[in-house]
Amino acid sequence: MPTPKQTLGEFIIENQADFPYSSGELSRLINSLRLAAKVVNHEVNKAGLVDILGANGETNVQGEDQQKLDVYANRKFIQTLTNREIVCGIASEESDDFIQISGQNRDNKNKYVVLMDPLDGSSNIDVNVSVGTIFSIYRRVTPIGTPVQLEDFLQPGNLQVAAGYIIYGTSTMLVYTTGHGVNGFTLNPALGSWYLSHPNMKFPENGSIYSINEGNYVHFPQGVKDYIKYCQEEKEDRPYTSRYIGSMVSDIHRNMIKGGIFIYPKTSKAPEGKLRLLYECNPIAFITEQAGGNASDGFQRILDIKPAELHQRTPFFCGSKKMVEKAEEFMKRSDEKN
Ligand code: P6P
Repeated sequence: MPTPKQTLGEFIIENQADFPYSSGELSRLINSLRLAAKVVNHEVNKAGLVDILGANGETNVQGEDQQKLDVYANRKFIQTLTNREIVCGIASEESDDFIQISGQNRDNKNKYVVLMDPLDGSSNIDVNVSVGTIFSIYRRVTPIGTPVQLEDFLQPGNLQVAAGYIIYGTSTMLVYTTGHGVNGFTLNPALGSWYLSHPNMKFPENGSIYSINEGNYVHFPQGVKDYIKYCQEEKEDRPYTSRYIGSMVSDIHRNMIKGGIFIYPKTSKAPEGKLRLLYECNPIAFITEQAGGNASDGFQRILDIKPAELHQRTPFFCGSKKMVEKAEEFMKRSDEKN
Protein backbone atom coordinates (compact mmCIF):
# COMPACT_ATOMS: atom_id res chain seq x y z
CA MET A 1 0.00 0.00 0.00
CA PRO A 2 1.80 3.22 -1.14
CA THR A 3 2.27 5.80 1.62
CA PRO A 4 -0.30 8.64 1.26
CA LYS A 5 1.27 11.72 -0.33
CA GLN A 6 1.54 14.89 1.71
CA THR A 7 -1.02 17.59 0.85
CA LEU A 8 0.05 21.15 -0.01
CA GLY A 9 -1.49 22.36 3.24
CA GLU A 10 0.53 19.88 5.30
CA PHE A 11 3.68 20.77 3.33
CA ILE A 12 3.26 24.50 4.00
CA ILE A 13 2.74 23.93 7.73
CA GLU A 14 5.73 21.59 7.91
CA ASN A 15 7.95 24.15 6.12
CA GLN A 16 6.70 27.26 7.90
CA ALA A 17 10.19 27.64 9.36
CA ASP A 18 11.37 28.49 5.81
CA PHE A 19 9.75 31.91 6.20
CA PRO A 20 11.53 33.31 9.30
CA TYR A 21 10.34 36.90 8.75
CA SER A 22 6.76 36.06 7.95
CA SER A 23 4.16 35.56 10.64
CA GLY A 24 2.24 33.23 8.35
CA GLU A 25 1.32 35.77 5.63
CA LEU A 26 3.52 34.12 2.99
CA SER A 27 1.94 30.75 3.78
CA ARG A 28 -1.50 32.35 3.53
CA LEU A 29 -0.43 33.95 0.25
CA ILE A 30 0.57 30.58 -1.23
CA ASN A 31 -2.72 29.18 0.07
CA SER A 32 -4.73 31.91 -1.66
CA LEU A 33 -2.93 31.26 -4.96
CA ARG A 34 -3.78 27.57 -4.76
CA LEU A 35 -7.46 28.42 -4.22
CA ALA A 36 -7.52 30.70 -7.30
CA ALA A 37 -5.68 28.02 -9.30
CA LYS A 38 -8.43 25.49 -8.52
CA VAL A 39 -11.12 27.91 -9.67
CA VAL A 40 -9.27 28.77 -12.91
CA ASN A 41 -8.50 25.09 -13.51
CA HIS A 42 -12.23 24.34 -13.36
CA GLU A 43 -12.92 26.89 -16.12
CA VAL A 44 -9.91 25.87 -18.25
CA ASN A 45 -11.06 22.26 -18.13
CA LYS A 46 -14.54 23.08 -19.42
CA ALA A 47 -13.42 25.82 -21.84
CA GLY A 48 -14.75 23.82 -24.77
CA LEU A 49 -18.18 23.46 -23.24
CA VAL A 50 -19.18 26.97 -22.32
CA ASP A 51 -18.96 30.25 -24.13
CA ILE A 52 -15.58 31.16 -22.67
CA LEU A 53 -13.41 30.32 -25.66
CA GLY A 54 -11.99 32.79 -28.05
CA ALA A 55 -11.09 36.43 -27.84
CA ASN A 56 -13.27 38.93 -26.03
CA GLY A 57 -12.55 41.64 -28.56
CA GLU A 58 -10.21 43.55 -26.22
CA THR A 59 -6.41 43.77 -26.44
CA ASN A 60 -4.00 43.83 -23.47
CA VAL A 61 -1.11 46.21 -22.82
CA GLN A 62 1.00 44.01 -25.12
CA GLY A 63 -1.43 44.63 -27.98
CA GLU A 64 -2.31 40.91 -27.91
CA ASP A 65 -5.93 39.78 -28.32
CA GLN A 66 -7.30 39.07 -24.83
CA GLN A 67 -8.84 35.61 -24.71
CA LYS A 68 -11.90 35.44 -22.44
CA LEU A 69 -10.11 32.95 -20.19
CA ASP A 70 -7.22 35.45 -19.80
CA VAL A 71 -9.62 38.01 -18.43
CA TYR A 72 -11.38 35.44 -16.23
CA ALA A 73 -8.09 34.15 -14.77
CA ASN A 74 -6.83 37.69 -14.18
CA ARG A 75 -10.02 38.60 -12.33
CA LYS A 76 -10.00 35.42 -10.19
CA PHE A 77 -6.40 35.79 -9.03
CA ILE A 78 -6.84 39.49 -8.26
CA GLN A 79 -10.10 38.80 -6.37
CA THR A 80 -8.56 35.99 -4.27
CA LEU A 81 -5.43 37.96 -3.44
CA THR A 82 -7.46 41.04 -2.53
CA ASN A 83 -9.90 39.18 -0.26
CA ARG A 84 -7.12 37.66 1.82
CA GLU A 85 -5.57 41.02 2.86
CA ILE A 86 -2.01 39.81 2.34
CA VAL A 87 -0.73 41.87 -0.58
CA CYS A 88 -0.56 45.64 -0.99
CA GLY A 89 -0.27 45.55 -4.79
CA ILE A 90 -0.57 43.35 -7.89
CA ALA A 91 0.96 43.70 -11.36
CA SER A 92 -0.40 41.59 -14.19
CA GLU A 93 0.30 41.06 -17.87
CA GLU A 94 -3.38 41.80 -18.45
CA SER A 95 -3.39 45.18 -16.67
CA ASP A 96 -1.59 48.28 -17.99
CA ASP A 97 -0.71 49.63 -14.52
CA PHE A 98 -0.17 47.94 -11.17
CA ILE A 99 -3.20 47.58 -8.89
CA GLN A 100 -3.17 49.16 -5.43
CA ILE A 101 -4.73 46.89 -2.79
CA SER A 102 -5.65 49.06 0.18
CA GLY A 103 -6.18 46.68 3.09
CA GLN A 104 -9.38 46.75 5.11
CA ASN A 105 -7.31 46.98 8.27
CA ARG A 106 -6.74 50.68 9.09
CA ASP A 107 -2.95 50.80 8.72
CA ASN A 108 -2.76 48.29 5.85
CA LYS A 109 0.14 46.17 7.13
CA ASN A 110 0.13 44.08 3.92
CA LYS A 111 3.82 43.72 2.99
CA TYR A 112 3.90 41.62 -0.19
CA VAL A 113 3.44 42.42 -3.86
CA VAL A 114 2.52 39.83 -6.51
CA LEU A 115 3.38 39.98 -10.21
CA MET A 116 1.69 37.49 -12.52
CA ASP A 117 0.89 36.27 -15.96
CA PRO A 118 -2.58 34.90 -15.22
CA LEU A 119 -2.77 32.70 -18.29
CA ASP A 120 0.46 32.24 -20.24
CA GLY A 121 0.16 30.64 -23.67
CA SER A 122 -3.48 31.69 -23.93
CA SER A 123 -3.41 31.51 -27.74
CA ASN A 124 -3.34 27.73 -27.20
CA ILE A 125 -6.68 27.70 -25.34
CA ASP A 126 -8.83 27.20 -28.45
CA VAL A 127 -6.71 24.29 -29.65
CA ASN A 128 -6.73 22.41 -26.35
CA VAL A 129 -3.00 22.75 -25.67
CA SER A 130 -1.81 23.19 -22.07
CA VAL A 131 -1.53 26.71 -20.67
CA GLY A 132 -0.17 28.09 -17.40
CA THR A 133 -0.25 30.75 -14.71
CA ILE A 134 3.06 32.28 -13.55
CA PHE A 135 3.52 34.27 -10.32
CA SER A 136 6.34 36.14 -8.57
CA ILE A 137 6.28 37.44 -4.97
CA TYR A 138 8.38 40.21 -3.34
CA ARG A 139 8.39 41.99 -0.01
CA ARG A 140 7.53 45.67 -0.66
CA VAL A 141 10.42 48.16 -0.38
CA THR A 142 8.35 51.27 0.38
CA PRO A 143 7.03 51.89 3.94
CA ILE A 144 4.25 49.58 5.13
CA GLY A 145 0.93 51.41 5.43
CA THR A 146 1.66 53.85 2.57
CA PRO A 147 0.27 53.39 -0.97
CA VAL A 148 2.28 50.86 -2.99
CA GLN A 149 4.67 52.41 -5.52
CA LEU A 150 6.11 51.32 -8.89
CA GLU A 151 9.48 50.73 -7.17
CA ASP A 152 7.84 47.96 -5.13
CA PHE A 153 7.46 46.07 -8.42
CA LEU A 154 10.68 47.07 -10.20
CA GLN A 155 12.90 44.83 -8.03
CA PRO A 156 15.60 42.52 -9.47
CA GLY A 157 14.59 38.86 -9.59
CA ASN A 158 17.24 37.94 -7.00
CA LEU A 159 15.00 39.61 -4.35
CA GLN A 160 11.96 37.36 -4.97
CA VAL A 161 10.70 35.64 -1.81
CA ALA A 162 8.66 33.07 -3.76
CA ALA A 163 7.76 32.17 -7.35
CA GLY A 164 5.76 29.48 -9.06
CA TYR A 165 3.62 28.32 -11.91
CA ILE A 166 0.42 26.35 -12.37
CA ILE A 167 0.28 24.15 -15.48
CA TYR A 168 -3.21 23.24 -16.73
CA GLY A 169 -2.22 20.15 -18.68
CA THR A 170 -3.11 16.45 -18.72
CA SER A 171 -3.11 17.01 -14.98
CA THR A 172 -3.02 20.30 -13.13
CA MET A 173 0.15 21.01 -11.18
CA LEU A 174 1.38 23.78 -8.90
CA VAL A 175 5.20 24.06 -8.90
CA TYR A 176 6.80 26.66 -6.62
CA THR A 177 9.84 27.72 -4.65
CA THR A 178 10.41 29.93 -1.61
CA GLY A 179 14.17 29.73 -2.05
CA HIS A 180 14.46 26.29 -0.45
CA GLY A 181 14.26 24.06 -3.53
CA VAL A 182 11.37 23.38 -5.91
CA ASN A 183 8.36 21.17 -5.18
CA GLY A 184 5.51 20.09 -7.46
CA PHE A 185 1.93 19.40 -6.33
CA THR A 186 -0.70 17.66 -8.44
CA LEU A 187 -4.40 18.51 -8.06
CA ASN A 188 -6.84 15.70 -7.38
CA PRO A 189 -9.89 17.39 -8.95
CA ALA A 190 -12.28 14.92 -7.30
CA LEU A 191 -11.13 16.00 -3.84
CA GLY A 192 -9.95 19.53 -4.66
CA SER A 193 -6.68 18.77 -2.86
CA TRP A 194 -3.10 19.22 -4.06
CA TYR A 195 -0.65 16.36 -3.36
CA LEU A 196 3.17 16.48 -3.26
CA SER A 197 3.81 14.45 -6.42
CA HIS A 198 7.24 15.89 -7.41
CA PRO A 199 9.33 16.58 -4.29
CA ASN A 200 12.65 18.43 -4.65
CA MET A 201 12.51 18.88 -8.46
CA LYS A 202 15.92 19.11 -10.16
CA PHE A 203 16.87 20.28 -13.66
CA PRO A 204 19.15 17.54 -15.17
CA GLU A 205 22.60 19.17 -15.57
CA ASN A 206 22.56 18.28 -19.27
CA GLY A 207 19.89 17.30 -21.75
CA SER A 208 19.07 16.62 -25.39
CA ILE A 209 15.95 18.74 -25.99
CA TYR A 210 16.09 22.24 -27.43
CA SER A 211 12.94 24.39 -27.48
CA ILE A 212 12.84 27.40 -29.80
CA ASN A 213 10.48 28.69 -32.51
CA GLU A 214 12.64 27.89 -35.53
CA GLY A 215 10.09 29.65 -37.73
CA ASN A 216 11.90 32.83 -36.70
CA TYR A 217 15.31 31.42 -37.75
CA VAL A 218 16.12 34.10 -40.33
CA HIS A 219 15.46 36.81 -37.71
CA PHE A 220 17.71 35.27 -35.02
CA PRO A 221 21.09 36.68 -33.95
CA GLN A 222 24.02 34.77 -35.49
CA GLY A 223 24.95 33.20 -32.12
CA VAL A 224 21.49 31.58 -31.87
CA LYS A 225 21.72 30.32 -35.47
CA ASP A 226 25.14 28.82 -34.67
CA TYR A 227 23.79 27.14 -31.51
CA ILE A 228 20.84 25.63 -33.44
CA LYS A 229 23.29 24.19 -36.01
CA TYR A 230 25.33 22.78 -33.09
CA CYS A 231 22.18 21.07 -31.73
CA GLN A 232 21.43 19.57 -35.16
CA GLU A 233 24.89 18.25 -36.16
CA GLU A 234 25.71 14.53 -36.08
CA LYS A 235 28.41 14.62 -33.41
CA GLU A 236 28.96 13.42 -29.81
CA ASP A 237 25.51 13.25 -28.14
CA ARG A 238 23.82 15.11 -31.02
CA PRO A 239 21.57 15.73 -32.92
CA TYR A 240 19.27 16.84 -30.08
CA THR A 241 15.48 16.63 -30.26
CA SER A 242 13.46 19.75 -31.08
CA ARG A 243 10.34 20.16 -28.92
CA TYR A 244 8.36 23.44 -28.87
CA ILE A 245 4.80 23.72 -27.56
CA GLY A 246 4.43 27.50 -27.79
CA SER A 247 3.36 27.65 -24.15
CA MET A 248 6.42 28.51 -22.08
CA VAL A 249 5.23 26.93 -18.82
CA SER A 250 4.72 23.61 -20.64
CA ASP A 251 8.10 23.74 -22.41
CA ILE A 252 9.94 24.63 -19.20
CA HIS A 253 8.09 21.98 -17.16
CA ARG A 254 8.93 19.22 -19.65
CA ASN A 255 12.57 20.32 -19.86
CA MET A 256 12.89 20.44 -16.05
CA ILE A 257 11.77 16.81 -15.88
CA LYS A 258 13.63 15.49 -18.95
CA GLY A 259 16.52 17.95 -19.34
CA GLY A 260 16.66 20.60 -22.05
CA ILE A 261 17.00 24.26 -22.98
CA PHE A 262 14.27 26.79 -23.79
CA ILE A 263 15.29 29.84 -25.84
CA TYR A 264 13.26 32.89 -26.79
CA PRO A 265 15.97 35.21 -28.16
CA LYS A 266 15.72 38.74 -29.46
CA THR A 267 14.91 38.81 -33.16
CA SER A 268 15.02 41.57 -35.77
CA LYS A 269 11.23 41.80 -35.26
CA ALA A 270 11.44 41.78 -31.43
CA PRO A 271 14.74 43.52 -30.53
CA GLU A 272 14.21 42.96 -26.76
CA GLY A 273 12.76 39.48 -27.17
CA LYS A 274 9.06 38.65 -26.60
CA LEU A 275 8.90 37.37 -23.02
CA ARG A 276 8.40 39.77 -20.12
CA LEU A 277 11.08 40.03 -17.47
CA LEU A 278 8.99 40.68 -14.35
CA TYR A 279 6.16 38.13 -14.48
CA GLU A 280 7.45 35.49 -16.90
CA CYS A 281 11.26 35.28 -16.93
CA ASN A 282 12.09 36.23 -13.31
CA PRO A 283 9.78 33.67 -11.66
CA ILE A 284 10.80 30.91 -14.10
CA ALA A 285 14.48 31.85 -13.61
CA PHE A 286 14.11 31.68 -9.79
CA ILE A 287 12.53 28.20 -10.05
CA THR A 288 15.14 27.08 -12.61
CA GLU A 289 18.11 28.14 -10.46
CA GLN A 290 16.53 26.62 -7.35
CA ALA A 291 16.31 23.36 -9.33
CA GLY A 292 20.00 23.59 -10.34
CA GLY A 293 19.52 25.05 -13.83
CA ASN A 294 20.63 28.36 -15.39
CA ALA A 295 18.66 31.31 -16.78
CA SER A 296 20.18 34.25 -18.67
CA ASP A 297 19.52 36.68 -21.49
CA GLY A 298 22.36 35.01 -23.40
CA PHE A 299 24.96 37.08 -21.56
CA GLN A 300 23.87 37.97 -17.99
CA ARG A 301 21.91 36.20 -15.25
CA ILE A 302 18.18 37.02 -15.55
CA LEU A 303 17.83 37.45 -11.77
CA ASP A 304 20.47 40.22 -11.73
CA ILE A 305 18.69 42.46 -14.27
CA LYS A 306 17.45 45.71 -12.67
CA PRO A 307 13.98 46.32 -14.17
CA ALA A 308 13.19 49.75 -15.61
CA GLU A 309 9.58 49.17 -16.72
CA LEU A 310 6.68 46.98 -15.59
CA HIS A 311 6.19 45.22 -18.95
CA GLN A 312 9.75 45.20 -20.22
CA ARG A 313 10.89 42.24 -22.29
CA THR A 314 14.13 40.25 -22.30
CA PRO A 315 15.76 37.55 -24.39
CA PHE A 316 15.50 34.27 -22.41
CA PHE A 317 17.84 31.24 -22.32
CA CYS A 318 16.70 28.82 -19.63
CA GLY A 319 17.23 25.21 -18.61
CA SER A 320 19.91 22.57 -18.05
CA LYS A 321 23.06 24.26 -16.79
CA LYS A 322 25.48 22.81 -19.38
CA MET A 323 23.11 23.51 -22.30
CA VAL A 324 22.62 27.16 -21.28
CA GLU A 325 26.41 27.56 -20.81
CA LYS A 326 27.02 26.14 -24.33
CA ALA A 327 24.41 28.46 -25.89
CA GLU A 328 26.01 31.43 -24.07
CA GLU A 329 29.40 30.42 -25.54
CA PHE A 330 27.94 30.77 -29.06
CA MET A 331 26.33 34.10 -28.15
CA LYS A 332 29.57 35.51 -26.73
CA ARG A 333 31.71 34.19 -29.62
CA SER A 334 29.35 35.79 -32.16
CA ASP A 335 29.16 39.01 -30.13
CA GLU A 336 32.97 39.31 -30.09
CA LYS A 337 33.06 39.05 -33.92
CA ASN A 338 30.68 41.99 -34.33
P1 P6P B 1 5.82 32.35 -30.37
C1 P6P B 1 2.76 32.51 -25.23
O1 P6P B 1 2.12 33.55 -25.97
C2 P6P B 1 4.20 32.98 -24.96
O2 P6P B 1 4.18 34.14 -24.20
C3 P6P B 1 4.98 31.88 -24.26
O3 P6P B 1 4.21 31.11 -23.40
C4 P6P B 1 5.52 31.06 -25.42
O4 P6P B 1 6.73 30.38 -25.12
C5 P6P B 1 5.76 32.12 -26.49
O5 P6P B 1 4.87 33.21 -26.20
C6 P6P B 1 5.46 31.61 -27.89
O6 P6P B 1 5.74 32.66 -28.79
O7 P6P B 1 6.29 33.66 -30.96
O8 P6P B 1 6.86 31.24 -30.55
O9 P6P B 1 4.45 31.93 -30.78
